[in-house]
Amino acid sequence: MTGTFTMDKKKADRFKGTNVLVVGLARTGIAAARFLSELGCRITISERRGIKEAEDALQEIKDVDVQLEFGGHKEGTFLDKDWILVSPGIPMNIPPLEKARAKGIPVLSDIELAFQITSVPILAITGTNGKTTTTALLGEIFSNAGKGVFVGGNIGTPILNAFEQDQGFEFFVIEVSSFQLEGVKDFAPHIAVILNLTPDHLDRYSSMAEYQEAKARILKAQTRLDYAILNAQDPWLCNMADVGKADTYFFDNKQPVSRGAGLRGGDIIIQDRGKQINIGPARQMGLKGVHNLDNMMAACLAAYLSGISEDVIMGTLKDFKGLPHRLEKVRELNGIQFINDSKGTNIGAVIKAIESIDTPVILIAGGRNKGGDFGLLAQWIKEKTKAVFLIGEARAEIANSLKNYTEVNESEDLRSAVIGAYRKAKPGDTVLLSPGCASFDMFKDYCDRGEKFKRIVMEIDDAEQKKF
Ligand code: UMA
Repeated sequence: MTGTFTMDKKKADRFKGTNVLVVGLARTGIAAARFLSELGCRITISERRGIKEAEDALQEIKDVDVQLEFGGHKEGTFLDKDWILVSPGIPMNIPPLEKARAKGIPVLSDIELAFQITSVPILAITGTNGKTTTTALLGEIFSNAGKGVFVGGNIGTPILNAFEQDQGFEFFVIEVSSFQLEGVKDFAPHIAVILNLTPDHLDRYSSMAEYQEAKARILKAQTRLDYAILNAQDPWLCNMADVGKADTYFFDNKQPVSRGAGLRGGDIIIQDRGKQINIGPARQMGLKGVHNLDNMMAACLAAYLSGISEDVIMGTLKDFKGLPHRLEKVRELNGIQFINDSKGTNIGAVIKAIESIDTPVILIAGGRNKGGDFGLLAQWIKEKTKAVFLIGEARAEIANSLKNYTEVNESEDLRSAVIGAYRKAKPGDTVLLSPGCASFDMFKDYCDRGEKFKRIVMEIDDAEQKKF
């Protein structure tokens, strides 16, 4: 670490003593309450859940001096504050937030607050899919280069945690979501990456254009001294180079790029103003699959633009094997592979998962649909899947969309889906959990769903094997 501070005290001073409302008391709200109290703010928290349901969260802020409002959001609580910090899961259009904004009260997300109080460069990664893997990989590159890096954001550790017991971070590498980007104004990451854009969260956005608009906010306030990294193969992103003023680089998983990262003869190449760096053969890298090529190229470029040496970039790419719940191989049993892609919560992710598997697939999908159109899977379902096992709230709706393309089964729970898929599979097939839906109707979150899937798969016992 540098011996300097993550927080720029001069910048943070203007928040001292302000009267702030924190909306939502989960990960973001807890981190915000703790940090804002250190900063000397007067804090009120407004939370939809009742006090009993929020007991665990309350424990985490038991030493913090706050006013509490549980069981809903009262308009008056929102209208007498200097500013509001909103958790990403809370839609911006709930009436008290709309009224506060109409009154001119600033409504910020945690990433905007972090940006306003630090001078440390922020590298921010967004996109529909791959952002968690890319963030973790880039964080690992920085860490292997000996840099003091804070890795967090939508990946699970709120950005405001970086300011607690200030460790003097030199870089932020953060995953940012469209929800967090809705609450930004001046947020200008030194490097902004947008990996891809496919339909998601259409239960929160009225159209794909509105979702794109939220994502584009990562670029809007960037200056000429900043960098944007975009996917040349993504039709939604090609026209986004002009959104802000940043110096734009592209990555392309099919061909070389004159200014950016591309592929030549199977090697990942960075080209920039006459310079050419060969990062090495894609097949020797730890992450596999075309979508991971995108993630690796984006991370390489961001690291290169930050001055990290090619040796460290190459070494990390070779060693980095990916994260749990993203195309994670669980087990091979009687020649049948089981893959956990519980993080695949939208249609684009399911397509990428199916594409990355060379064998016939038995797909387990379903859960709470976020407005995804499963009909878009038709081509992949027809060509690659032998059967689909569906779980959760959306199972009947998904069955309806897919029944003309493959054998469709509705299962009571995850266990019966796994057993059903295993019985259906033959040696050489793959059983893939890639739900294309949120998990909250049956599980705590996608990690809980993935862990339960892995446990069930590991428990397939002898009796079950004999039936096979
Ligand atoms: N709540 C209200 N009023 C409402 C709605 C919710 O008070 O009208 C309360 C809930 O009762 C709950 C709290 O708000 O207590 C939830 O806030 P939150 O959903 O923002 O949850 P956090 O734990 O703060 O997690 C958030 C991100 N969650 C979402 O964006 C939905 C986490 O991303 C992120 O890791 C975390 O901040 C730290 O930055 C998760 C996610 O699902 C992984 N992200 C989406 C995705 O990746 O697709 C965007």
